[in-house]
Amino acid sequence: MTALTATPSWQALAAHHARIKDIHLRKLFADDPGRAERFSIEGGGLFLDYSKNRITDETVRLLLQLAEERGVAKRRDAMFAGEKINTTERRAVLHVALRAPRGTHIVVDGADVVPEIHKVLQAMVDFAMRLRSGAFIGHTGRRIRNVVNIGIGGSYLGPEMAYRALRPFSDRSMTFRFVSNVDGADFSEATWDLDATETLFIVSSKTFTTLETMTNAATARAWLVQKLGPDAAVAKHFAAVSTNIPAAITFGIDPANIFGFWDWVGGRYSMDSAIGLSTMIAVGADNFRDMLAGFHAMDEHFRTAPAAFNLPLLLGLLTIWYTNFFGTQTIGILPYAAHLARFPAYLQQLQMESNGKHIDLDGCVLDYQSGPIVWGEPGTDGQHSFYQLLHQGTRLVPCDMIGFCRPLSQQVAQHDLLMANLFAQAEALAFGKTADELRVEGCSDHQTPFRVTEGNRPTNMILAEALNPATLGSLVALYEHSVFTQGAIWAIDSFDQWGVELGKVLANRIIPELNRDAEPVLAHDASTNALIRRYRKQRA
Ligand code: G6Q
Repeated sequence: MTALTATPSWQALAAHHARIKDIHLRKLFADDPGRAERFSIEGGGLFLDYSKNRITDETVRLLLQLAEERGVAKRRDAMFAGEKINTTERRAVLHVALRAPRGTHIVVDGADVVPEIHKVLQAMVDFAMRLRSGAFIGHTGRRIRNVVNIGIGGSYLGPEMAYRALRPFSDRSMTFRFVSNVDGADFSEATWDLDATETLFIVSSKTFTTLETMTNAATARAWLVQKLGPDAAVAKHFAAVSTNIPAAITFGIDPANIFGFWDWVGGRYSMDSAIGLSTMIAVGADNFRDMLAGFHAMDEHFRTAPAAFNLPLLLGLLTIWYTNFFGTQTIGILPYAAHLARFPAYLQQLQMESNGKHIDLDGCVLDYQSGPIVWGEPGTDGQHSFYQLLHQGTRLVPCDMIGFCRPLSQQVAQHDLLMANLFAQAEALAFGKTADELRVEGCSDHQTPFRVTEGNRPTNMILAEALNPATLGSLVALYEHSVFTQGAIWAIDSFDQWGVELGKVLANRIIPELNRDAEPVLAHDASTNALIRRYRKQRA
């Protein structure tokens, strides 16, 4: 493949950027009354208005040409066909199969994976129904009312985000908690008020070897045995989700409560696999199926919609536009929905672990920027903290703003306030306020420079009718495929995560140095040695 920066469209985009980079959104809108309509599209139950971006028709044309020249559609089709596009791990990338309807055929290594997926899904449904109905009872004969998911990274962020997002759809008589951090405080806080006789732990770990998860699972077992007595209680109070079923059995989990998945599901792409077991118990099988249908609707949109009307493709290309041509470093994710409080954190992993790479698929060092830093908080809270920098800071920060037309709460009037703020912020970011406008309003000469809001700050506006299981699935798939698009343009492997390995290896070396009674011989750098000594001294 030709190096990215040498492709004709890349060169054309660079020249085009030089020509339009200073044009204000005020002018773009004033000169073009059809802009909002032309730069708005719908798909998979979502609406995207991308007109408040610093783009023209020519920008979109060139970005689409770039996607064409970089073979994004071909790579997408290879993913959907089960080809091993995760080349560094030699794996297929088939989260899209997790939501493929029964009867679809997707073949990996000669076997159709779809029937197996539906078999696990059915086992999850049976288990979730027994729990929700009270048919599944604990060691002392009491029904399970508390579910604690133990997992980290991709085995945690999705389940917690989905639970929070879909709480209004959940069984409110049950309690759901999430333990991820190896800091024992996480486990203690999650369980301090729980009755062990009514508690089920779900150990969610693709590998069943992750330090944090295995440590917390052992803590949970000790907590349970201390409260309920015999080891036999473990079988009644634990379930597991893993690709490593023998390890889960060795832990003492009843094989009937173990749910499998496959190596072609990446951790950060797994919330719709059995990793979503806690989600299904919370919201029930029908809602979980609706969520899968939402994912699938966006998959189909991404797979079949023409490029110019393809939401994930355009969203991904706009990230390329800002990252590589405007040189922006971050993207703000601003959901105007309290239920989406953990959505920015979820996207942070999805984006940054997938596209935080500096080596291309041929093993060469990139000569362009790849994945941006992703961060965010729900509106309107963010407006009272970091939006100041978005409006008047020296950096350009493109933001995705997300809203829902119908409220999830009974406070309908408050929803108008929420949405008014959402629209107002996008308007203020785009158009700002000039010195002349301020003077007309009577602003003093002294204050005017401080109060000028430059505008020309780009946003994407993503709207859905309501936040529900289907739109949540669609929203997650939108970003999965946007991340895919970016990775395809940058020619990186968006599905490995080698960068997290070194820290794990070094921690394993340090653990015995902290544990040992006798002063260890330390052979790290001077700083690390001193920190270890200080810790050992102060801990004692
Ligand atoms: C995700 C990553 C990572 C992973 C966790 C947990 O894509 O691979 O976040 O999910 O390290 O791994 P296990 O599920 O194997 O415990």
